[in-house]
Amino acid sequence: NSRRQLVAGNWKMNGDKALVEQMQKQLAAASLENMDVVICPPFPYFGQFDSKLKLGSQNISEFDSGAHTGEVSVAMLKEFNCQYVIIGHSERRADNHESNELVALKVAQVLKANLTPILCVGEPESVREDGTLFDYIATQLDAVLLKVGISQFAEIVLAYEPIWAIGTGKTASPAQAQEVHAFIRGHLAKQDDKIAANIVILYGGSVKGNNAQELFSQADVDGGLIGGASLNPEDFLSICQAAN
Ligand code: G2H
Repeated sequence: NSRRQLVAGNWKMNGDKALVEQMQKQLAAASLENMDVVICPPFPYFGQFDSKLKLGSQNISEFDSGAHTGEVSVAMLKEFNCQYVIIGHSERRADNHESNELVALKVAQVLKANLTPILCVGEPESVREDGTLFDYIATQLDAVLLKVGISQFAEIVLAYEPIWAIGTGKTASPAQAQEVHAFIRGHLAKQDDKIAANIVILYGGSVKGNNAQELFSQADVDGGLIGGASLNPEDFLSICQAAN
């Protein structure tokens, strides 16, 4: 497809200063000019990256500033060359009880700062089994649509991450991924054809060097959100090359 592909590495609560160095070296030596690469490290490492790499945050406060112990604001991230913010990752929805409404507030906060939200949606296995998959995904999208409106989706990147495929080694088949990506695009197209056609939709969930090519070649898959494999510079590079 003609959309510019994007691969984002979500380090989660992993990595160290040495990995920052290794990753920068590996990516600096690569020529990936036809795509965007984003690294989403834990907060303490933001200042360790040189300005050549695009950085993303794994979370953000929905507030501007003030008495919110332990939180980090969009303004702070902007001082450290952060351009993307992952919002609504299933681990935060589960571990930190982030509701669809809070996710929508955070997306609005990121948009207000002119950063790009990477909005994650995805179902648990039970939802897929009981046949309510599309309703579940639509509800996650609708909470954000209601808050920010369809026009703002021109500034959003989406990520489809089936929860049963995250860190489990169980990847969605390319056909399963494509089916949901096409549903998401169709759901947005009900409100705006052009925005739906242009929005970048990443796949996430056990993407590795050996399955990336097939996943990324699906018509509505525009790259990946990579967890485990983004911690190994060689593996991550080979995934990026599959999208380039
Ligand atoms: C899904 C993904 C990155 P992993 O969470 O966000 O992680 O590739 O380890 O399944």
